[in-house]
Order: sequence, then structure tokens, then C-alpha cells
Amino acid sequence: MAKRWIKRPENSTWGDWGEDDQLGRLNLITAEKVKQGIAEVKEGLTFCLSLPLDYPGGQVINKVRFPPVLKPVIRNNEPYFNYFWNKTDPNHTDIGSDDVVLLHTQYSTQWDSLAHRGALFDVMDSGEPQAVYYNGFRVGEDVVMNDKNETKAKALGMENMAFHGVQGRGVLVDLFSEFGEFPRKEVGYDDLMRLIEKQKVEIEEGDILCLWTGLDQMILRMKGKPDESITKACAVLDGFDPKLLQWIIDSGISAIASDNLAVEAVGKKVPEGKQGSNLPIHELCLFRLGVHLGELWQLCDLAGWLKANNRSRFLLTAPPLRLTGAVGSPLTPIATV
Ligand code: UVW
Repeated sequence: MAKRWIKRPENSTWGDWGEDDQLGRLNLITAEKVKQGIAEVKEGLTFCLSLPLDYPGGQVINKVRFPPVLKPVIRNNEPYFNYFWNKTDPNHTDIGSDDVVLLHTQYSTQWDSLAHRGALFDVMDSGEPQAVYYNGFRVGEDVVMNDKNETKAKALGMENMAFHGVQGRGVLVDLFSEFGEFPRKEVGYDDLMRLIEKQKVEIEEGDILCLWTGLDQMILRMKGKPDESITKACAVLDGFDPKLLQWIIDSGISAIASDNLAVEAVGKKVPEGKQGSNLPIHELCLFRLGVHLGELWQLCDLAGWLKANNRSRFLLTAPPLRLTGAVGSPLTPIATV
């Protein structure tokens, strides 16, 4: 088979786990890492880390993603919902319901797959950039949309992450206690290192880093009717801080999850006169390193418990839906302490 790339992007992991690898740094979640996660279970308490999937509510946070719409299955030309089976046979006492959901996979608590963000990059060393995702998988060949607007990530789809399992050691850094809701703080390397030290958090290769910013509490407080203030609240990572990007590379973290919209600040522009990504952490993580990003998780209850108990580590179980070809997925992560 023809090679997908000759020149890999700088600071990437492409090829490190084979030229057809579709897992990225999930490869670092090994049997040993699962055991390290399980070793953090001391109390047997569990925390659901998903928002209700119809939250945040409306389109304030993201204008193009809609809350789930539930409809009944149609059976014999009528809705099969609260269906009285005695209509079919007077002797039947059953009642049945069956639903269909129109689900924007990235409306609420979600994982971004490695096919969520790619880049223009000259991976063939040809003088012209190619449109590629992690490990050189191609726009239009591996990640496709047909003329009926049907989409499929034939490579890098969510099913890869689901099949790997995603269970390991989670480590939480509490940004909310330091930075609060307003004004929004863009957290760079120096701030993050200071907090990691202050909160005595230890992060090792293969750990899943969870960043609690407090946005989940605001979302829950607004009960499905968020106002514009939410778009300017709570900490985000500063993707334009090169030292922070270098730390993500060096730390060996396997994934990053946060309760905010996009882990990093959105709506920024690349510096004047430069070309590059407007979401540099997405570019580094999803495109170069194969680090999945989790967004809009509900971390507040876990964070409160960890703080009260002087802990930062836990067992994290966080598989996405095994939804073949999807580029993002809702999930119901569970932390066990
Ligand atoms: C944004 O909404 C910008 O982030 P993501 O697409 O990763 O959800």
C-alpha cells in the first residue's frame, strides 16, 4: 500500500504505534495503567461525569449544535409510543414505547475523535500541502462525505476509541478554585505548573488529565437556559502559549477532558503574518499527538470530593459510543474513588 506520509509533522507521534495506528496516545493506556487506575479505588464511590445530554440548553454555547430531539419509532404507519397492545389483540395487556434520537454528537458531554480536526500539511514532502488527519489519514478518502451528505470516518472513527475501552487513571487539576468564573482566565504553562504544585497533583505518562473550570456548575445552575455570560466565563487553556504545548508533548498524558466548551480558548486568530491553527491545542492533540479531547464534562461533584479528601487521582472509565464512523461521541464517564 502507498505510504500516507513521508514527512511527519514536528512533535507528532505518527508511526510510533505503527503506520496504521488509529488510537494515538490511547496506546499509553496499557494493562498497567488500568491497574494504576484501579489502585485509586479506596472508597467504592462513583461519580457520573456527564451533564444531562440536553444541557447546556439552546445554542448559546455553540450556534450549530442542537440538543437531542426524541421521536417515536413508526410502526404500521403510526407512532409506536405508549402503544396499547390490546389494539392488536384484545387479550394483550402490554404497553410499548420505542424512540429515535436526532443527536448532535458534540452538543454536550463528548469526546472529540482524531477525525474531528485535521490540517493542511505537506506530509508527502511535495511542496503542496495535503488535507490530512492524524497519522496521515486523508480527507475525502478516509474521512468522507457523499453527495447525500452522509458522513463516515472510515479511519479514526469513534469505534476505535470505544473498542480500546478507555479505562485508566484520571488526574484532576482544579482551575476553578484558583480562577473562579469571571473574568475568564486563559491558563498558560506557568499558571498550570503553579497550580499542579500547589495542589500536589502528580501526573504521569498515560494518565487522563481532567481540568475542572467550574463551567459545569454554571451550566447546571442555568437549568437548560444559559445566557450569554456563559460564553465568557471560567478558565480555558491558552493554546497560544508554546510552553504549554511543549508540556502536553512532554508529559505523555493520554487524553485531556474538561467541563468547558473546547478545553482551550475559542474564537482566536493566528498571530498577524503567520499561518497555523486557530485552535492550537486541538491541532497538537488531535492531529499531531493523537490525544483525544473531552469537552463539557460534569466534573464539579468529583472535584469537590477530591478537594475535601486531599486527593487528585481516581479510576476513570470513559468509553464513547461504539458508533462506527462518527467523528465525535457523547459518553457517560464514571469516576471511581
Ligand atoms: C469547539 O466547539 C470549538 O470545540 P470542539 O469542536 O472540539 O467541540
